[in-house]
Amino acid sequence: MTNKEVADILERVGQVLEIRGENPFKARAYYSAARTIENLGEDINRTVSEGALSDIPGFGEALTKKVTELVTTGRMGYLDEIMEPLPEGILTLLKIPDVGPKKVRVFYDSLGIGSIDELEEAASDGRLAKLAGMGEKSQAGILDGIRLYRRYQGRRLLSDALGPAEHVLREIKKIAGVKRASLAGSIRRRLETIGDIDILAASDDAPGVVRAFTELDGVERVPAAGDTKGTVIFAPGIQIDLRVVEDRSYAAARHYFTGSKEHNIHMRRLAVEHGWKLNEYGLFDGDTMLPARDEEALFAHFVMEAIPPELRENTGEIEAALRGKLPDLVETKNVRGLVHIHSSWSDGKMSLQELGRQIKRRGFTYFVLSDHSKAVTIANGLTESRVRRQWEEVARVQEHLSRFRIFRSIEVDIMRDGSLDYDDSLLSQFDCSIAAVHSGFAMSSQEMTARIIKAVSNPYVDILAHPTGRLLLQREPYAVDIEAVLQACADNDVAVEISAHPLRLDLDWRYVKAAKDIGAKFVVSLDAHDPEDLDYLAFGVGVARKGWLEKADVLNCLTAQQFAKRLSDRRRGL
Ligand code: DGT
Ligand code: CA
Ligand code: CA
Repeated sequence: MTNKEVADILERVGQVLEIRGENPFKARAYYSAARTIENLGEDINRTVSEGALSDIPGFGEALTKKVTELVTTGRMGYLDEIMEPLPEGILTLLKIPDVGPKKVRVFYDSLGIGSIDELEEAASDGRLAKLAGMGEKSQAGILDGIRLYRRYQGRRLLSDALGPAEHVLREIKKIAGVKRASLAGSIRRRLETIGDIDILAASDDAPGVVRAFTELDGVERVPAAGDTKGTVIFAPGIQIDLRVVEDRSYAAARHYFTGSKEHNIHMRRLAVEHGWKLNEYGLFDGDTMLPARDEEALFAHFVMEAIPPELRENTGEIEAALRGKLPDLVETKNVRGLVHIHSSWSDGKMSLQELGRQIKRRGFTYFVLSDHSKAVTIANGLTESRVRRQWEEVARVQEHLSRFRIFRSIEVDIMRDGSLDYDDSLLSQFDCSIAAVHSGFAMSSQEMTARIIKAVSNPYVDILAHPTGRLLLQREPYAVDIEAVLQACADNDVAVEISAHPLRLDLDWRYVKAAKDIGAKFVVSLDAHDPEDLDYLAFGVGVARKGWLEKADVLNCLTAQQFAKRLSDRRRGL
């Protein structure tokens, strides 16, 4: 088991204890153990086998025993025991946004609710609103949440699927007789959410490879296994489809199973125009297979550029490839500085010094510090006097960082009326400011559009953060005329954020290309709060690539000097 899997189960124990209404200290001990294991920095299997678990602070005899059992057997008897009296589906209630263990406890104790269907019934007939701590508004919120859950059910974040996918791919490559293998489907196209994981392998012994695949460690169930394909449910609950083909079909199969379906249909039509046939077995002229060792060779038959997987959404990539006009897509290694970084001055976990060290160590040459402004009180937003104290610290930390620059920025809150949380005289003293909506989401599209356009028209706003406010699989974008907002960004030379945070990936790639076409510039930013957020950059670059962006479209591909010049030129032009 991975540390994350062990941590998830400890977290679940804590939740079950809370749902059962047991001593809150007990639940807290499990939550804290979960965090400890997740951040251990060492493989938990090793800690257990070396008998070093009990050396970890907070790990008494009982906890050590339970975690050892879990790591060595994959099960924890104690969890089964405490779940025993509860309805089986009760934990699925936690998947509804804003429903935590305490609410589940109230729902269960007062109304006997143990499943999403029962929760929906109680919310629909008004019983939920009458419970303590609830009301009409929270009841309606729960119905919305259920609707969202149903819509996205089964899909998961790219960031949650990529680790297991790459792990299983590595294992498949080790199976005897596998000549080559790769990811395919939406995960290879870097779609923001993934239905299932598709993997393709080439082998002369397809049945043997499928069998070995279904027997891999971590496979929970095998819904289907045949001679050339198999489907497994891999821990924790992700479906993986494997398809095994002969090596001569590999290129065509890789193309076919990468999709998207719409892209495939268009390519097949192109083949027909040439008098050929294209399917998952190959490209055929009559009965003759046109040889293609890899996808590049396959595209070459059509006299077109090889299309990167991220672009295969049938949004014009085939036409562009035929004209030799595909973009030279931005790459993660092109990014020179990290943007939208929170520190412990607001709700980030890292000090300025640690940020400098961590970011420099990753090979970047600058970062754009952007804590919250004062209106965001729950995130400890900075008052004007704290801003000034922060600048003093920036200067001190900066002194000890050679060939590395910290830009003084702020994530300034956009108020309901579109004004900003600081006045212009303060904003003008930052190197850069990033405007964002954090509250008052429930307004009409007209009001929200006017609000954001007013904000980006302020000359001291340089970047618009997470332009639609969505949280993938959790919260819909707010109602807004995004085209009008993007036009205003382009008109005012305000860069549009592509948040690399796996839960946001906002701006959505579907709007990125159009925004570029009207002249918008972008930053691929992190919205980092934790050390681990510093490693999410590739997810944002994936969105930029899906949006056809090149290095020149992404401002934080500039060097620190160029980035500084661009900011000061812009302000000088005011
Ligand atoms: P997902 O799993 O919902 O995130 O999306 P995909 O794109 O991975 O879809 P999936 O797993 O159903 O199928 C994998 C690929 O197989 C898909 O991207 C294209 C190809 N494919 C599936 N069904 C069809 C089809 O009916 N026609 C064509 N041309 N290709 C298909
Ligand atoms: Ca798929
Ligand atoms: Ca599939």
